[in-house]
Amino acid sequence: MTILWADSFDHYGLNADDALRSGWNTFDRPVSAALARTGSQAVRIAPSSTLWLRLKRAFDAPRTTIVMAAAYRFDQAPTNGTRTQVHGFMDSNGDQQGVLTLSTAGFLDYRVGDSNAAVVATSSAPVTFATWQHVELRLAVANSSGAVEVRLNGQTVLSYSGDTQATAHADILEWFTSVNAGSAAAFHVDDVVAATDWVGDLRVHTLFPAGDTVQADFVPDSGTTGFSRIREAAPDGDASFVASDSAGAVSLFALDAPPAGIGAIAAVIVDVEARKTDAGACTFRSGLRSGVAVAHGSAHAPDTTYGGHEAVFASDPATGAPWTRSALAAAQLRLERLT
Ligand SMILES: [Ca+2]
Repeated sequence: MTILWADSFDHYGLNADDALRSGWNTFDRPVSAALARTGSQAVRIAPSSTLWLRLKRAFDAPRTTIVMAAAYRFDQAPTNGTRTQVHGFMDSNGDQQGVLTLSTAGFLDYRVGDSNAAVVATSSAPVTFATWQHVELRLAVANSSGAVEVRLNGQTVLSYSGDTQATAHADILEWFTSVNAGSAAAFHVDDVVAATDWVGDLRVHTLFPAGDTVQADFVPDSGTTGFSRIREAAPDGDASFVASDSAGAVSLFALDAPPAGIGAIAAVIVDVEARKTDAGACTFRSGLRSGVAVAHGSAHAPDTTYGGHEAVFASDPATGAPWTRSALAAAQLRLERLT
C-alpha cells in the first residue's frame, strides 16, 4: 500500500487559493473553521440553489485501482438521492467513471458512470447524520471483473463486482466529492487519504516548524529566527519567509510534537510553498532528517509565483521501517536548494 496524498485542511487558513497551490484542482469552498474532525479545520460542502460545489484532486497518474478514505459529517439526508456525491471518480479523459451517492434514506449507492446512472449496489447500513462517519471505497476499473467495495466505519457495507468501467478508458485519474445545486445534503469532509490499497481510518495531523537548528543556511526575511517565519497556519506569501540564493544551501527545523496517543504512522508528508524571485535556474527539494539519515523528495523547480510542493515519506530513513511517534518527534524538516 502506498499513500499518494492526504489532507486535513489545517494549513490553508480560510484561503482556498492556498489549497489550490497544494494540489487541489477544484476547491469551490473555503476551508471551514467551524467544525473539524482532526486539527482546526475541515472543508464545508454546502448546496446552494444554483451552484455545483466540488472538491477535486488528481492522483499522480492514471490508475486502474484506487482507494479513497475520508471522514464525512452529513448534516441530514438529502431530498434528492443523486445530488450528494460522496466519492466520485473521473478517468484520464475527464469523463466520469463512477460515483457513490447518498440516498434520501441515508444509504450509500454506487453508480457506474455519473449520478444519473443506475444504482448497481446499495449499502447494507445507512450513515448516521450529524456525526463523523468514515467512508472508505476501493474501486478497480474494468469492463469485466471490476470491483467496488465500501467500508463504513471499517465495516464492509457494499460490494459489487462486474463492469465498473463507464468510459472509454479503463482508469481513474481524479477523485471528487461534491453536492449538486439544491436538494443535496450539506456536509463537512476531513482526513482525506488517497492510496493504492486499503488504509483504514486514518487521521491527518499537521505539524508546523517549531524550532531552528545550527544548520540554517536559509535566511529569515526579518530577525534571526527562521522557523517562526515559516510557521504559517495560513500561508502569508512574502509577508514572512526564509530564502537562499546559494545552491547547496540547507536548513533543518524542529517540528511540532506529534499528538500524544497516536498509533501507527502510515506516512509523513512534507508540504512546502515556495517561489523563486528571479529568472534563471532554481531547484529545491524538501525532506526529513531522522538521526543522521536523510530522506529527500524529488527536485522541484519553483515558479516566480508561489506553488505547493509535496513529498510523501512512508518510512523512517533511519530504520527503513514505518515512522514511530518518538522518531517523528525527533525528526527535522529539511529544506535544500539544489541549483
Ligand atoms: Ca482537519
